[in-house]
This record gives sequence, structure tokens and C-alpha cells, in this order.
Amino acid sequence: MTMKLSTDPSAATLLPIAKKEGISTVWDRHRAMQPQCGFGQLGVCCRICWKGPCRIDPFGDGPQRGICGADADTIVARNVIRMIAAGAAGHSEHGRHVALALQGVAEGRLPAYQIRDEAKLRAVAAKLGICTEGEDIPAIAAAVAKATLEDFQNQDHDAPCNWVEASLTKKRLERLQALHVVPHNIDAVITQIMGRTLVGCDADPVNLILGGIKGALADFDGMCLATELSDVLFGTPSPVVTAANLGVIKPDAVNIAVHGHNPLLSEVVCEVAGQMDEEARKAGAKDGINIVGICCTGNEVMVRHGIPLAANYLSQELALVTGAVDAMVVDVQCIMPSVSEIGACFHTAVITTMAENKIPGATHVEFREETALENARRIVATAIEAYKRRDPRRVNIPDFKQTAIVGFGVESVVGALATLNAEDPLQPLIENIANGNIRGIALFAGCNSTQVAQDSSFVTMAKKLAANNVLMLATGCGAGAFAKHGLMTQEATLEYAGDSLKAVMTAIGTSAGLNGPLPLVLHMGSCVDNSRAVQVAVAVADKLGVDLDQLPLVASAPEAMSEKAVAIGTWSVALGIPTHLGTMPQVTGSAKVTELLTQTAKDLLGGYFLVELDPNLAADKLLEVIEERRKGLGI
Ligand code: NFS
Ligand code: SF4
Repeated sequence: MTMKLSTDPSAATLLPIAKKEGISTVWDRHRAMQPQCGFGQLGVCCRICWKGPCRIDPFGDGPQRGICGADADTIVARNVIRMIAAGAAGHSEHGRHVALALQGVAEGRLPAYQIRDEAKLRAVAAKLGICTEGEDIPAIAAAVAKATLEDFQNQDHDAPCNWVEASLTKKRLERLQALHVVPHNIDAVITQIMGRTLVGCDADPVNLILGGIKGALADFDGMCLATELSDVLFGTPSPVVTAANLGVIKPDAVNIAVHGHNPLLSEVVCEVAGQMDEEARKAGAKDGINIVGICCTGNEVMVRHGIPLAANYLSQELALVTGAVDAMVVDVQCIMPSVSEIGACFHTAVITTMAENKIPGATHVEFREETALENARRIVATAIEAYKRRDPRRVNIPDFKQTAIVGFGVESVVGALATLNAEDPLQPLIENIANGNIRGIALFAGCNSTQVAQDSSFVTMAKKLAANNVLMLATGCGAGAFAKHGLMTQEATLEYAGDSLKAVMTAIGTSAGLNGPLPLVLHMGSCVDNSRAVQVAVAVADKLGVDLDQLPLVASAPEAMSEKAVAIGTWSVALGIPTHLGTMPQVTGSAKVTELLTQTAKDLLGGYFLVELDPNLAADKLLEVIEERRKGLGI
């Protein structure tokens, strides 16, 4: 039974323990929720006003319009673009937070932070068209923060957001401008979506979806700026060897799991933990403090500092069931509210930190950038105190962990390629794509969902694409899945890559000093770091003088669930990338919206959604798309 819920071996060990202890997990609740509401699954349930809820009969016998007169097309379109708005709000709020921190550092107000990557700051300034000649670092940082914050403030509808403008090919920008979907102000675009979807407003499904695409591009803007400014503040990732899965939790250490998304908190917790190691040892933990990551906060500290990843989304509760996590420190997004209850079954301190994200039953230690060091010290001290209450008889750490080589940002990918051709680093990549050694590139992103046996679709698809010589990049919980299943190793490349891919990965890896091939899947970071993959694609497209929708590039979210994934998937389509979904999007109650997203989008944007629940067939379909694109390029 367990194997159907998750393919993560840790789940097989810990689910029976959870059962014995009477702890309900995400999978128990999923089962209890069956059968799930068919109207909701189709997207035809409307709760936008209190005359409702209204639901459209998908079989045509019952009501075909809500009480106000909205039909299935309007209802589905409104529902899906509200999801996009929520996703964009999450990512851009994260981005704003980072931008404000950069501004604070520039003004000397935030002693806990500094600019760790000055070269990146200069590169970002250049990208945004900011003149840096003769300016010192704080002045450049202030100018970059100002230009970034304009993306939340600009009121000129015709002036695109600075980051979107700087992050796309010229052709793509023009194509999107012709459709009037380029955002001018992240906040305004999100507000517009909420406004136009009120009862009695925009009822035209095409117009609504175009509004949603604009919202998705606002999401992209927020991600670009979050990623790049995080690199400036915390360092740009470079390859590092670490490990993944619950076996990274140590029996003789104070284990602190950092969970959520925003690196502003976790970075300081990591730093303070280093300073407080001795206190942990004094409390009896002979291995000191051990920080492990969960979800995207985990990915952020993993790619920057090699902190091991304990769990991706679906196994966050199981981290607590090990009985050896002393504190779970959470910030924002993807934190199951159940963690406080499970933490309470053990000695674990579940600590919320953000004023706008609290969980009943958790301890709240408010985190502010101005007092970051003090807040982090309190958090680590709480973990050490909790450790003293740990019951060693209830500790069950699964003996599973896999090595993972992670940290492939744009700079490190280009750096590795530069060891083959210093003058023109992209040339070896382009050459190998052109001659077919690499058939194409696939970006795996997105979540885990209870609709899929955890990690199974990621792993099945990756093995098939690898055998067919597709270069793979990953972010978010997808990256977590690959790391846990040993696909971010050199051995995986030797075992699963097709011959020509293997040869290329070996040539690049060896010349970059890795003593063997690059890992089979390149870990680019958290979900906001999807913008890194776009940066590589834009560089390749610019060099070839083509647009993104001509490249043999595909994206896949085989186990998507979050509204953030809806936003990301939609901008991926808007950028011209065929985008696979392996879970059923809640839009199929409208033939018109489904057609718009899966077919019409192809003519309008070049990208489109491809829905296929079977991972084997999905891989075949993506391979077909890649070959079709190659043909278009004449390669
Ligand atoms: Ni992305 Fe990362 Fe994971 Fe999904 Fe959640 S943690 S931001 S939303 S579940 S990949
Ligand atoms: Fe029903 Fe219309 Fe109200 Fe939606 S907006 S709940 S369809 S009356």
C-alpha cells in the first residue's frame, strides 16, 4: 500500500510508525477526502458571491449558468486566473521582501546582511541598464533596489516592468506586447485580476485568460528579481556535493529543519547555528547543530551552502515522525498546517516566524530583518531546549540518504562550459544540441501531489528522457525528488544517460574539474529559481538569433498542485515553452478554456499546456515535441 502513496523509501519506513502512533498524514487525509468533488475538479464551481455557490452541470442536464448568468467558460476562467494571481502574489511578495532587504543593506540599516556577491550585483545592474561607473557598492545596491521596487510602483501602463524587459528575448517581448500582456506593475496586475473577477465584471473567457497571462508574467517578474537579488545578498550557487532524504537527520545532533521559501530567515539561522554549536554540545548533542532543509527554503540553502535536504513537500510531516527534529522553523508557503499537531506528538518545537503566516499550536518567534540575528538566536536556543526533551526511544531515522551534486546556477553552467571554450562558453552547448548529441533540454519543476505516488512521475520521466539524450534541469520539489532518488549523481549519468548525452556530460564535467560527468539532472534551486533556466534559454536563443518558442526546450510539472505552479506553468507557456502537466488542471469543465490553454496558445504564444497523467506517455510526447522543434530549426 505504502508504495502506491510514495516511492520515497523513507515513507515506507515511517508511515507504519505514524500509523502505530495514531498520527494522521497527508496520505490519510487524502484517503478520507475521497471521492473528491467532481465540480471542483472540473473548475465549474463558483463561490465568488453569496448568491452562490453555483455549479454548472457538466453533463448538460442541469443548470448551464450560475444565478448571475455566468456560464462554465466564465467560471472556469475566473477560477484559474485567481489561482494565478495568488501564485504571483506569493512569489512577488517573496521578491519584494528580498528587494527591501537589499535596499536596507544599501542604506546600512541591516547589520545581519551584506552583499556577498559584488560581481553579481554589478552584473544585475548592467542587466537593468544602470550605469555603475565610479559608483561604490552601496550606491549600486541602492540603484538596483530602486529599479526593482519600481516594478511594484510604476503607474505607466505602457512601460513594462524592468525585470521582465531585461529578462526576455526582444522578439518575445514584442510578441507579448502585441497581446497587451506585459505587466507594468506587479501589484497592479494582481489587483486587476481580483477586480475583474468580481461578480458582474469580466465575463469573456479569452479576455480573462489574457489577464491571467499578464498575471503570470508578473509572477515571472517577481521570480527573476527574487532569484537574482538573493544571489547578490547570499551568494550565487556553485556546484557542491551534499545529500538528500531523511537519513540526513543526525541522531546525536540538535536537528533544525528550515522549511518554507524565503532565504532571508534561513540564511541567518544557518549563520547563527554555526556560532551556537558549542551550546548544543553542552546540552549533550555530540554532533552539535545539524541544519536540514525542507521544500524550497531547503533548496535555497542547499544550492548555496550544501545544506542537506531532508524532504520535499509530501514528506515534510515524516521529518517530524522521525522523532529527531528538534525544531522545524517555517516562514511562508507550502507548510502543512498539520505540522504543529505532529510536532506536539513529539518534543519538536514548530516555530512560525512571519507575521502573516501563523499556525495554531506553533510557537511564534517574529522575524524581522532589523532584528534578524537576535530572532535567529532565540530560534536556535528554542531548538536546543527542545533537544533536551527528546525521547531517544521514539527516534526512527530512516537509513536513506543519497549523494547529490547541486548548485547549477547560470553562472556555474556557463563557467563549466567555459572550461571547454573560454571565448564563447555557449558554443559547446549549442554545437552539441545542433549535432544531436543533446536532443533538447527539459526543465522539471513543481510540487509533489497526493494525486501521484510521491516522486514517481519525476523519476520515470527523467529516466526516459535521459535515455533519449535530453539534458535535464530541475527546481523546487522536483529537484528534491531527483536528489532523494540519486539522480543528481555522476553515477546516474553513467547509468541512465544515452550514449551521446553521457559523452557530452563527461566532457563538460571532466574539463570543469568534477573528475567525471555532470550529474544527470542539474539542480538549479528553488521554484523562484525557474528564472535561471529561462536565463540560459534566452542566452541560447539570442545567440542563435531565434525566439524561445523555436528552441528544443520543454518544461514539465509532473506532480503539480500549488497555485504557484499554475502561475509558473502559465508564464512558461507565455514564454513559448511547451509545458507538461502530470496532474489534471481544474479547467476541463470549459471546453473553451481548455482549448485556449492547450491549442490556441500555440498560435498566440508558441507555448502551450500538454496534459498527460501517464509519465511514460508524457516523456514520449515531450520527445516528440523536441523533435518537432528540431525540425523547425533544420537540425
Ligand atoms: Ni514550488 Fe517550493 Fe514544493 Fe510546489 Fe511548494 S515547496 S515553491 S510550490 S510544493 S515545488
Ligand atoms: Fe453564482 Fe454568479 Fe455568484 Fe458565481 S458570481 S456564485 S456564478 S451568482
